[in-house]
Amino acid sequence: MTLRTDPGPVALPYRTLLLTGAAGTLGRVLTPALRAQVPKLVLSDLGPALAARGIDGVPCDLADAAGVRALLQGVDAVVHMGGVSYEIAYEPILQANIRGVHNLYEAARRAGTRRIVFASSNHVTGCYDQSERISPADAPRPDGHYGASKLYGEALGRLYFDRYGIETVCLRIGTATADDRPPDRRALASWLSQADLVRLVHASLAAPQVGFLVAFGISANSRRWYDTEAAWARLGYVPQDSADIFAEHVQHLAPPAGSLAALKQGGIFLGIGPFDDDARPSAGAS
Ligand code: NAI
Ligand code: 15L
Repeated sequence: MTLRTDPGPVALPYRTLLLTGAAGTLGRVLTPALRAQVPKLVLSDLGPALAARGIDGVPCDLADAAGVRALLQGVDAVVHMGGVSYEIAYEPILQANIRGVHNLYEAARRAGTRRIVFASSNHVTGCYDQSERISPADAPRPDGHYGASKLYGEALGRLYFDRYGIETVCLRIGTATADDRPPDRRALASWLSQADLVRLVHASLAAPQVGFLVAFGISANSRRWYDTEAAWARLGYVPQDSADIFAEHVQHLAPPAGSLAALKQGGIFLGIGPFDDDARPSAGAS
């Protein structure tokens, strides 16, 4: 039986590919597809996360510069999924996403890595209203520490291409879930199916001479907020799925009308924080 997420027989032009965040939701979706496309796929994540999932990978904390340098040895390309994936206080985001992405690019520069596909996020632009349509050329408007950390990763991608020629595709992923369904009304705009995720990552690795590119990562949702077709065309990504078919099931699942979570593209992330200390969020702002 052919897996629904199988991108086809096109092999990727890399000998060794590294997948960070391999034990996470999206890492586990991507692993079988990527394994079929390269001679060597290196999986990495935090040690306990690998152990919990029974994954045979290289344990590495992205905040550990020496560990990341060792991890990148001999790596031609990286799919960088690892890091904190939600809004929380600054300190853990600083370690995993800011130090972590810096360590990754520095290690990639030393190792001669050619391309990084960076899991950025829709939360880089989460403060735009849901009534607006935006493109990758519009100014970033992060909705929290998490979105700002992804913007920092995008800035490093730009820097390391301009200075050192390492190519980066920043994928501002919308909403991709373990059960492969849009969870609520907002996701009718932001949903990315697992099969389209595989297609998008594969295209981002395979496209010739991308230089530095930012693309939103969603399926062919008619309610989308993003004009991102030019970037998709550069990559050769053509989404095959759409959240539209789930509309009647999730239309009613929405935050209270008039709340920031209902108004802004970042949704419920707008209701998290501010943080009075490094441990606990204060009452939501919505
Ligand atoms: P996830 O939270 O399931 O996976 C992230 C993985 O990173 C985890 O396995 C975790 O152990 C690992 N990690 C965390 N801190 C680390 C550190 N210091 N060193 C090494 N590894 C560390 O997240 P998911 O959903 O798989 O997302 C993958 C990536 O895509 C994340 O970077 C996330 O920010 C991004 N993204 C995901 C979206 C989604 O809808 N799932 C939407 C937008 C962006
Ligand atoms: C993200 O960036 C998160 O990693 C993911 O868990 C979802 O919350 C997603 O954005 C979203 O906005 O739906």
